[in-house]
Amino acid sequence: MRRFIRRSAVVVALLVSLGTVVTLVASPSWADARHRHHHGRDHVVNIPDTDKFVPFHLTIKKGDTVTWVNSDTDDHTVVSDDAFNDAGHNGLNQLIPGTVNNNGQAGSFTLEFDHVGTFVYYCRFHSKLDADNQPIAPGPDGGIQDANGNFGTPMSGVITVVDKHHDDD
Ligand SMILES: [Cu+2]
Repeated sequence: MRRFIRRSAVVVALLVSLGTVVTLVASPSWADARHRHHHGRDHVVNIPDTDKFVPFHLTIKKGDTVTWVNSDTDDHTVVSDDAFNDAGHNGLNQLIPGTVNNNGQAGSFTLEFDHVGTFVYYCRFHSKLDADNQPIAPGPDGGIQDANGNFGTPMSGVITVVDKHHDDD
């Protein structure tokens, strides 16, 4: 009885480990297939340890997703500039925590774009719009000026969403 149990346990362990190997081998292609058929591509906009979005501009296809990853220690925001934004997600005001406020991990935020157009956005902590909806640097009026007199660059970005053609994949 004891020997039987031990042998069964070995067989079960073997089956489990075989199953794990099969799952590990099988899941990438399954995930790729699922990804291809139900979603577009994923793109990343990184926020490094400076107040900027990298890359500043992205061209993506309708149905693609964009994930902002805040690798900075400070919090940042993704705010849509509705005056120029015709790609959807109007009225967006999303905080993305930095590592200090996110247990040492980079904060992230993902949007899927289902409309062709231009998504203009900025971080409300590190840029502001003037009366004509133009982003202005945080200069004399905004108050950020370093010891060298540099007023910095408004923290903003642009995503262009283009139509997906039938032969694209
Ligand atoms: Cu910011």
